[in-house]
Amino acid sequence: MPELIIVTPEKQPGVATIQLNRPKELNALNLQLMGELRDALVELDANTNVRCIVIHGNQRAFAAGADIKQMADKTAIDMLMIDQFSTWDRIRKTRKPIIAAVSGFALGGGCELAMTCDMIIASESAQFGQPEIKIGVMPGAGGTQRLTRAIGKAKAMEMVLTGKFISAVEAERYGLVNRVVADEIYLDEAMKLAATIATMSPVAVMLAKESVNRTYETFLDEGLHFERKNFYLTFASEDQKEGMAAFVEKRAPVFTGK
Ligand code: DAK
Repeated sequence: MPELIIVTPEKQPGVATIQLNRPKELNALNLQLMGELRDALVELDANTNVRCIVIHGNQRAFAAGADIKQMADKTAIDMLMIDQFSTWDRIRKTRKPIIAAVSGFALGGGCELAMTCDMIIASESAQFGQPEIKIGVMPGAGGTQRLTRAIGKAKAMEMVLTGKFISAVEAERYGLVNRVVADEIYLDEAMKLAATIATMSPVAVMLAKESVNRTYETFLDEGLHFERKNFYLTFASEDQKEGMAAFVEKRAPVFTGK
């Protein structure tokens, strides 16, 4: 049984939900949670009663990123050997459509997870960001690639290089999310969208999803490969140690460029 997510295979006819459930840690994506998420998606993908999947967190956070406390003392080689990318790759290969219902923080790996989904419904209080730069690293789960494709180079570059967050309204204006709705109804809105998709031919839906993704998949693979090498490289720096230690110790980091 998963401990850090709540899976409801038939929340509505044809629609399954997965709730990320580490509320005290703002749903920080540790290895266990990501493993459980991967396993749940593999199972739901094989479950013929499920036609569409909704992933959500809670009002305060979709997910505030990968678990910095778990990563803080890792070396580049540790990261390489843990090979979290195989988990993310398996999630990316889910054939059924996935909707991210986002409220509160969707930061770093949380923003990347939302972008790995096929559509995003945001609540008014949702905030999106790639703040990895502030802790001495860079996005590692597709952020530099997917964000740039979604909102264009200028906006993506600013977010990735400064770590600034954007609001739900900005995210909608830039084309990152499908729509923004009131906090009270964002999950219902995602469920409604999922219910509509669930009435369609599952075969046509699967093939259509694959086809839309194909528009950039070849370039995406190359881009992800490039991003991953550079992401690992940040773990060879003293700045990564300093940046993550500073977060854990609740102080400002001092970066030295080493
Ligand atoms: N990791 C671990 N703990 C976190 C966390 C995180 N990302 N975000 C929040 N928390 C914890 C806080 O430490 C705090 O725990 P306690 O101190 O109470 O024990 C608790 O959640 C509540 O957070 P705050 O007290 O900080 O709450 P505030 O409202 O004051 O601030 C905040 C909320 C979201 C602005 C702040 O918590 C924050 O800045 N969090 C970090 C955001 C961030 O930097 N995210 C990017 C992390 S790096 C990879 C895949 C993905 C990634 C990497 C590799 N591979 C496949 C290899 C992704 C990397 C990242 O996401």
